[in-house]
Amino acid sequence: MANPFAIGGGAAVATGLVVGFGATKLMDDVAERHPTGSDADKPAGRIQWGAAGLGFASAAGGMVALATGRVDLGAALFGAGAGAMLGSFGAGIAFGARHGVGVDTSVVNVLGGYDHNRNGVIDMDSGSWWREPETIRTTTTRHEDSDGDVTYDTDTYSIERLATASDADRNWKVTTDELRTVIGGYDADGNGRIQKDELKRFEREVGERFLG
Ligand SMILES: [Ca+2]
Ligand SMILES: [Ca+2]
Repeated sequence: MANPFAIGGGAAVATGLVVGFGATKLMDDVAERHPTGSDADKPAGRIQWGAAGLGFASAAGGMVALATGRVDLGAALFGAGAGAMLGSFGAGIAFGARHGVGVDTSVVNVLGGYDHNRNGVIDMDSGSWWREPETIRTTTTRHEDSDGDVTYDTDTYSIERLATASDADRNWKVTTDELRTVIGGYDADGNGRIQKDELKRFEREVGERFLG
């Protein structure tokens, strides 16, 4: 009998490479069809998340097979799923490195991550001391160890630099127009996308910061 770890590992590498390169190729084609503005970002994102979803489904199928004693099949499916998820993640990074992000997409992403009360504005002053301002976002991951003890891990991110730079009229509210003005200012060649050196400068000067 073959070693299930070898089967799983082999499947992970093979699928990771196929999915990673395949998704990258599809996403590059999308970028080629929409070289300017934000039109490429949504379809490229769908390709990436579609590949990740297939990977997740395969890994879940692998867990079921493992739980029912079909070790080789389970290892292969689980490995393939993990590989596909890693491959899709890599494809997303490659897309960002090669094609950057659209100015409008970036505005949408900032609001999606930080406009917690969904009023279309980043409220830098929450109006109350017990509530965090909308320049902060947190993600919480749940961990369960083998004893069943559950711990939570909270990561905090801040977009304060971009918000401060964008709030032109200093009313502690950042509108989409204010965001677009500042983010668009990093689009040096005016093609509607923040790419390569533009993106590096953007990240360095006003990009989201990980606070811990
Ligand atoms: Ca808001
Ligand atoms: Ca540009």
